[in-house]
Amino acid sequence: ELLLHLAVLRLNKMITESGGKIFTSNGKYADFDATVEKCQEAGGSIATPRSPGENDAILHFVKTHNTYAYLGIKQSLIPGKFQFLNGAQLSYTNWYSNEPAGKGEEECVEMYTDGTWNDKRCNKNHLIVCQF
Ligand SMILES: [Ca+2]
Repeated sequence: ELLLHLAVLRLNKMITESGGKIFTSNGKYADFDATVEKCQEAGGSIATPRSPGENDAILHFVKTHNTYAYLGIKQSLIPGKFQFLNGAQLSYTNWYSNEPAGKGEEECVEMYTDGTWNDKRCNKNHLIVCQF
């Protein structure tokens, strides 16, 4: 029954899959900290692309809602250098041209509707996309 449920979600593009991960959105909006919290509450974590395929899987929701989403990537202690939330080095990046350009002022990362990334302040209201 769970498999059937997943198949229906997949068919309706309520979930996308890549790299063994499932991505989904509840269609709600939140700032970065609240997005991290909501995804954890749901038993997952904030969407964190580690490959072009995973980036596309997240982009599906950004495009469908025609808005931006925060990613599970944050500035390190070095201004302008970004890393995964656990401190690990990024394995893949898809920065918009000339980004990141926040010079330390933009500690979070948002995905644009073309799938590219921009460093941004963490207090914007963006689409919640989680991974499981
Ligand atoms: Ca920026």
